[in-house]
Amino acid sequence: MTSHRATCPLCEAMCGLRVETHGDTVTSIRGNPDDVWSQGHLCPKGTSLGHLHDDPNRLRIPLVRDASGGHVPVGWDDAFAETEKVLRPVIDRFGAKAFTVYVGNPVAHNLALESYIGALVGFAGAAGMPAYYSPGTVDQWPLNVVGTLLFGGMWNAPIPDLDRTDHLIILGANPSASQGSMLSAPDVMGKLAAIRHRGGKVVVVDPRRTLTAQRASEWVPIQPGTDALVLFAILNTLAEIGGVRRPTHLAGRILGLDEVIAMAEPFSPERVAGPSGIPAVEIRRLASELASAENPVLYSRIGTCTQEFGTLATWLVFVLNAALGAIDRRGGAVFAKAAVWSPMFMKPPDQTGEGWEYGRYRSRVRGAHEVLGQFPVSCLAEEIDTPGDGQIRALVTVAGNPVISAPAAGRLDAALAGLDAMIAVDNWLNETTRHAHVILPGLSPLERPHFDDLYWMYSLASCVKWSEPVFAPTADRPAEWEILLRLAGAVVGIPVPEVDTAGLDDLYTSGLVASICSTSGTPLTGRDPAQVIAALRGRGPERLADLGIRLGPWGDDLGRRRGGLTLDTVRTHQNGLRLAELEGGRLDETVTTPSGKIELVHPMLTADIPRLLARIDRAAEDLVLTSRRHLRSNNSWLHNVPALMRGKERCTLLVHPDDAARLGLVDGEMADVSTTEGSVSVLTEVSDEMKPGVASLPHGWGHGRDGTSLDIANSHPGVNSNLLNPAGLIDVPSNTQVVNGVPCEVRPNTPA
Ligand SMILES: Nc1nc2c(c(=O)[nH]1)N[C@H]1C(S)=C(S)[C@@H](COP(=O)(O)OP(=O)(O)OC[C@H]3O[C@@H](n4cnc5c(=O)[nH]c(N)nc54)[C@H](O)[C@@H]3O)O[C@H]1N2
Ligand SMILES: Nc1nc2c(c(=O)[nH]1)N[C@H]1C(S)=C(S)[C@@H](COP(=O)(O)OP(=O)(O)OC[C@H]3O[C@@H](n4cnc5c(=O)[nH]c(N)nc54)[C@H](O)[C@@H]3O)O[C@H]1N2
Ligand code: SF4
Ligand SMILES: [Mo]
Repeated sequence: MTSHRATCPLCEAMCGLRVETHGDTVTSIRGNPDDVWSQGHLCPKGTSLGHLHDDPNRLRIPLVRDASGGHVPVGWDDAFAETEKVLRPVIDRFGAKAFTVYVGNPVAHNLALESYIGALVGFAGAAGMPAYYSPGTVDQWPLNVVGTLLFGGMWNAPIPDLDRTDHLIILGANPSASQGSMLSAPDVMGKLAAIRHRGGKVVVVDPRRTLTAQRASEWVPIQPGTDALVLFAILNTLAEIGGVRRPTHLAGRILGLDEVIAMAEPFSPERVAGPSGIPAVEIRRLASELASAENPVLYSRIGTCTQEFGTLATWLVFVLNAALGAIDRRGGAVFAKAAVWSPMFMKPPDQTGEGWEYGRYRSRVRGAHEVLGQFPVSCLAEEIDTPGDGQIRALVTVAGNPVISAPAAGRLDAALAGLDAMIAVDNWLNETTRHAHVILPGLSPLERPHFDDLYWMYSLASCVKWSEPVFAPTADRPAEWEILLRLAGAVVGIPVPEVDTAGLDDLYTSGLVASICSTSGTPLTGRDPAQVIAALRGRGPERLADLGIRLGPWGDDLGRRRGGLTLDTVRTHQNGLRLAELEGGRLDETVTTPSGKIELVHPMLTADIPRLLARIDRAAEDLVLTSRRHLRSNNSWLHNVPALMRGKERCTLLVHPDDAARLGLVDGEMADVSTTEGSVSVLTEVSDEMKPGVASLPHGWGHGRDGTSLDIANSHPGVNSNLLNPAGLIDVPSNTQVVNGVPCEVRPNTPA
């Protein structure tokens, strides 16, 4: 028996684990009580990592598509040769403009992929790839936009100080399922309970009475997509009742507050009550409670992002935090201090202006504007299936399952089947990868080291952790970063089997370091790249982790700060290092806007207000669809773990009893759901946890497809909710897909 410390790579909670093994089997996984960050907390997904590791369907060797369209296992040399064979003709004939990459969510939780996705996307971009795609535009893109405009960085935004607030309003987040997002906390539900125990209040604004809402002091049901209206009305009321605070710590540090207050004028509680479904008197009460709380703060997440007014809603959360004087103050919305510096925190080199530039180029088919270098992910299908110059003919997916996770999924599914070359860097033969000519699998979470950087930007304490692999990886398997380097090499003309990954790693790393040195406002600005490289240890992701730690606030600054941290020192702390608690007073060092102040007003934001105003008088929809998550699912890819699939059917359409009665729907029977995009038949679950007029369907389902190899998931297929989400439905400023508040029709499924 051996005991290992590990970190769960599945979500933003970053829980520390104790993994007991016997030989090459996991005998138990528990929370690590000594982990400086999570102190023993974990959820059922973490305990099941051993099952994930043992999953017989998890790919351990590459697959290639054979003549019949099925997949057969091959050795690595053959897989690389086949990759070259399918990719090369496209690149030679059409160049990198016919090539793109889809970067999936697990990339952010996987050190090798996270550190080297930049090599693939960067080399391909330099070679002429027009854009890459990611689920960012079905996720946090509004937060990224608001981060750049208000605070100066894509990944720069204050988080609610859960340990000290006495009045928290949560909009569009369900941490009981997600465990916190763009807000990392150990045991987030425990933190919410503690707010109530110390006499504070937690209000959840959500069309569904989630478990988070049930555990809160109060649930405020809202019509999907109307958060911005309500938030404006709260601001309007605060101004009216003298609830706007102008504390000295923010004096001269926030620009535009009075302007936004003036913009709130048309949004009185009485006017927004109808569309939002929240009575004016309730909106006024929400405002006056915020005004009288000692430490009020608002937090919002995906339900306020992936909706019609995602950018405005996300913006107004920060505007309200500013109006309450809560920003940069204990108990309010504070800037976390990430212990690790990441190149993601710097402005990308193609952002040349002083402020951030938007709409610099447009997509070929739809003419969509780029936002932070991406088009709406729903553009991918049309860019593949529309002939013409620039048509995408070769795709690499990296840890992504867009056939399930991306909107207008039916068209994308069909489009992928028509690609000249598709390579999937993925661990399963699933709904997306079944289209790939070659699947190149990575290591299991227990076979690789784990190290987080990005999420510490949103965490309740400053920690750093390095976790060694639990099992040594099988010899002769390339690490995922080496796979990405081979693909990067291919795009710039080096045959895949011939890529010298060590040499290309040096080239990539020195290029990255040079760009950090030549960009203003980074920890390396003006330094000599050669000296920096010489100071770093190791190679591959470890070298980049060493860089991040040493450039972080507690790092040794590459030898200049004696006694500072390096990867080597972090490694000696098996339970992690806890370096600081969340504090206010960090605004001046964090905010990197052109003025150095929080800039609340920007034309990108205000230009969208007329669209919001027009929403007020729009006729009400009969029924709209929303999304949800479950604690035991993780987007589309944990449904093959038996331990996580026990219990009742999860892929159900939740509808309120009034709607069920009106539409003739019966609990436990099938219903047909249709939108302008498509239709599905799904099991109905009648529950008063829904606001009347709103239905909820989880995403991540729709297994059981031919050509996949997912024994467990395929026996609980569920339906793909993204067959219902129309491509054109986006939050305009940020390009974000609307998956909440989609007009739909539901009728009983009566077999013909
Ligand atoms: N167990 C588990 N954990 C996960 C994931 C998972 O799939 N499973 N996914 C991870 C990922 S990738 C992400 S991005 C995060 C997301 O983390 P969260 O943002 O917490 O996501 P959800 O649990 O989907 O909660 C969104 C809530 O928004 C509500 N909502 C829908 N429309 C509206 C609206 O218009 N207004 C308001 N106010 N609310 C609305 C929904 O009813 C739902 O309760 O979770 C991460 N963690
Ligand atoms: N309707 C609707 N759609 C949504 C959402 C929603 O709320 N509603 N949420 C959106 C959000 S927030 C997100 S983040 C996306 C997720 O969208 P995606 O990132 O496209 O999808 P995932 O389901 O996370 O798929 C992850 C893929 O990574 C593979 N994988 C898992 N571990 C590894 C690994 O270690 N290495 C490699 N190489 N591959 C691995 C899995 O097999 C799977 O194919 O979905 C989005 N789609
Ligand atoms: S909450 Fe669960 S899935 Fe998230 S890191 Fe912790 S154990 Fe893993
Ligand atoms: Mo996400």
